[in-house]
Amino acid sequence: TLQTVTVPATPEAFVFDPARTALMLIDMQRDFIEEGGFGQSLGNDVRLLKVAIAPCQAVLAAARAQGMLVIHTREGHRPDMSDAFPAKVDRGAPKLRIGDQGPMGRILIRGEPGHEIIPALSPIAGEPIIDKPGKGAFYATDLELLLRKRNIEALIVCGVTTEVCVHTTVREANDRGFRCLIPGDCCASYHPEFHAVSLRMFAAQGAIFGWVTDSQPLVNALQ
Ligand code: TIU
Repeated sequence: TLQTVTVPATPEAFVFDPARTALMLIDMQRDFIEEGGFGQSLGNDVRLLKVAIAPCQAVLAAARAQGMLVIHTREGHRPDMSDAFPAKVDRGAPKLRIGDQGPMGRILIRGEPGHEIIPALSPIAGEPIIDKPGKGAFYATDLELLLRKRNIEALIVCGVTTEVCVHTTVREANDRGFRCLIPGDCCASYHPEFHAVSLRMFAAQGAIFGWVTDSQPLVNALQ
């Protein structure tokens, strides 16, 4: 097990202790990444998100090999939708709304096939899954409790979409004192321009709320 890992990153190298760092995989769910889910119901091309799968697999394997804490998140709601505000459900004019019946079950509802994490990144025993009703993984969840209990001080944040749930989670984490490293190719968006500028936003102003790298330098550093 490595004591200290140094990863080339923007705006400067990111140094972390794997024992005090968690890998977070944000919302790598069928509802966002596969045809017939929430993402497509919003009018998006889900192929744009599939590019993040292989880089996430590589980083996940390296993190598991180091015995790092791995946390998976899922965005979704209770079947009775008592945790879904109209402000979220009524947003826009999608073909299918949250809670409606789609090809992969009810959209963004816990327990439905579409809510599951894609098989390529399935959690294994001992890896916590955080079910979150919002975009950020800290809001209305016990994520912060799990991280503090393990004495975690840094996060490596992967997942979809870059400018929505990844950004919200990194901003929440930064304000709680966690340093965040984002491997850019492990994230993706339905809007490539939003993805690109989101990565720039993390690292601007001297890493105002994050450091940005890619999967390969991170995997190399974890060997
Ligand atoms: N619509 C969109 O880009 N994202 C979300 O609604 N959720 C996540 O980013 N996970």
